[in-house]
Amino acid sequence: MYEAEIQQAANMLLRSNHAVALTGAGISTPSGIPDFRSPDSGLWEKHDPMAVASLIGFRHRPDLFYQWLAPLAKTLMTAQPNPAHYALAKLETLGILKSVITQNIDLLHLKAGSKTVYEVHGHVREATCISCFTVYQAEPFMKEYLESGGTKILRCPSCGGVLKPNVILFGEQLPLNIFNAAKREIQQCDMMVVAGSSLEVYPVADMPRQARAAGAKLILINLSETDYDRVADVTIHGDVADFLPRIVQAVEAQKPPLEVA
Ligand code: CNA
Repeated sequence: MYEAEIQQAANMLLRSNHAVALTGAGISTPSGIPDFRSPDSGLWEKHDPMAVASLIGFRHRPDLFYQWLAPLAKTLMTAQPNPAHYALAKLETLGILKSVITQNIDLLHLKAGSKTVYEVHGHVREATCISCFTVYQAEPFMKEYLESGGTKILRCPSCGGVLKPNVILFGEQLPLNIFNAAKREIQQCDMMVVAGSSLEVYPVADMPRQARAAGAKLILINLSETDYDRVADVTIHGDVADFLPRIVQAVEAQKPPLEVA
């Protein structure tokens, strides 16, 4: 299925000069990390997102946030990249993909070997004290937190303030320097590959429109429908861990090998 679309996507990538990928939670579901909006993902079943994962909610009830986060944090600690992450890393090695703009906080693109990654919704590498603003590596705090089953709030060793993971919550501003760098990529790009995003969360959801306005072609791979399906040059409804490697294989089959100096 989708053989013609795979070939067309590969041809478009080979003709492009500046391709970028825009990824969402769907690229990490094959790594075992649930997304937000797929039915039965479980992340929102027992919780109101605006209550637990918003900046206001966090400031009022960090205990609820840390309880909600515990099962997800456990999965994030052990998750490994899947063939979709590796396919994008390969496309960068081939000199075709210039960068990955990701909404994911899970670090899996970097673990897969992608070099230029814009984490526009933050990441779980670090946490910041909301009282004294000291930034800490998150990892050393995780063992005790996970052992508590999410009942323990992470606190600043220096001032005792609450630590907030460096992930962007609802109602929080995106990291401006990263977001602006991603926007510069979009203004330059002539090809955007969107993989595993519902394209419902703004401002990122506007990026494919901005890329098209800058003259870029659009390849869309997602399990469910999105508002961009009809305007994309290639739309594939399927698993990114299946289709991205197949597109990259088709690229490699046509691309002459890089010259070794
Ligand atoms: P989303 O709104 O949950 O949408 C995910 C989309 O991916 C859905 O449309 C699914 O149909 C689709 N999908 C799921 N699995 C696959 C698959 N294997 N192949 C192809 N498509 C698939 O997630 P978005 O990223 O669009 O929304 C942005 C939110 C989700 C951001 O704030 C993220 O930080 C947040 N999030 C991130 C992670 C993570 O870091 N892995 C996990 C959960 C949520």
